[in-house]
Amino acid sequence: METSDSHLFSPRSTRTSQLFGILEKLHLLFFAALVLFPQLLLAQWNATIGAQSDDLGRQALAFLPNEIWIHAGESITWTMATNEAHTVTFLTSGQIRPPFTVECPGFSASSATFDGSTCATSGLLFQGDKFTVVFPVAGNFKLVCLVHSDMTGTIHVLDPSQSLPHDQAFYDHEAQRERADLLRVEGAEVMNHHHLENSVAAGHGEIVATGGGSGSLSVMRFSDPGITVHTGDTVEWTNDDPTTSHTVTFGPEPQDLVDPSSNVVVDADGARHGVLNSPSDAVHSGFIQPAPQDRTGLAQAPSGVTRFRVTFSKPGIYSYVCSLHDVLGMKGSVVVLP
Ligand SMILES: [Cu+2]
Repeated sequence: METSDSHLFSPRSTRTSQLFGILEKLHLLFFAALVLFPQLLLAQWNATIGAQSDDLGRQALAFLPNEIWIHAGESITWTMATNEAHTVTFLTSGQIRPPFTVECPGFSASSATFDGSTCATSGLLFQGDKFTVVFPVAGNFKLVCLVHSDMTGTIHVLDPSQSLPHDQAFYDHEAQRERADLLRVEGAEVMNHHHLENSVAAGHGEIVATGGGSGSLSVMRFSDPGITVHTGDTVEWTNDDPTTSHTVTFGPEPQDLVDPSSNVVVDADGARHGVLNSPSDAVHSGFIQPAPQDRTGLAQAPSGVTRFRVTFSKPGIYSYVCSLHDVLGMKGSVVVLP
């Protein structure tokens, strides 16, 4: 073995100078290529996910900006700006949208490549997280968040021979403009405009569109978080948000947040209804949410369950939370007087 291998190695000095020679040629070739094909200087683009008010109550559920033109071979890095979680997801054309817990399936840790043939997604991203996607081939690709159904965008990947309409400074400015637009949408201050006795808005929201897709402003608050009623009264919570689910949860949060607790009945008008006899009793609304958007060619979805009622049979202070958004401060209490 020793004899047969030894002839493969030239003296060290010869090898080093050969190596330098090759590197020098590659170096020259690289610069020649850059002069002839400037698009080889691949740009790295940046965008933001979400925006929020200082008290976390107003959440812009949006890609900022939500429409970007890049060259094939380039990448975009998204940075998370909110406490509310999001995903960066590219499904394939016609793919059934999976739940975010299943991913698309499978997910990438910090970066992915998407060419339209296989889905690519991040896991749940939280404030400060970054996720990079490389786009090797031209095409127009829809960007979605698996957590929020009206949070979409479009990435136009052009052949390097085409010129790009905008630079990074434009997108930074556009992100700021869209952020300001969303956070300015009237929220908590209009949540009581249809104020009925013993009624509380459980969230309020509006969907805002651009040419690239849509986003929403969701107010993660109860409109009257310290309502006072009398023994025997019934309080009604209504979710006014067109896209975001909420819950009204008294007592410990159950394992299953989607379905109501077993002590909840359904009223004749479809609203869910519970009775509490003591501030230590538990009742959970399940998701109260609007119906999803209907689409031609798909089975019609039933109306949403947007209301939850609780009748209070004993005086006391009853605390509750939205079990989806309590970390953002979505909490309230009902003061029941004799
Ligand atoms: Cu909520």
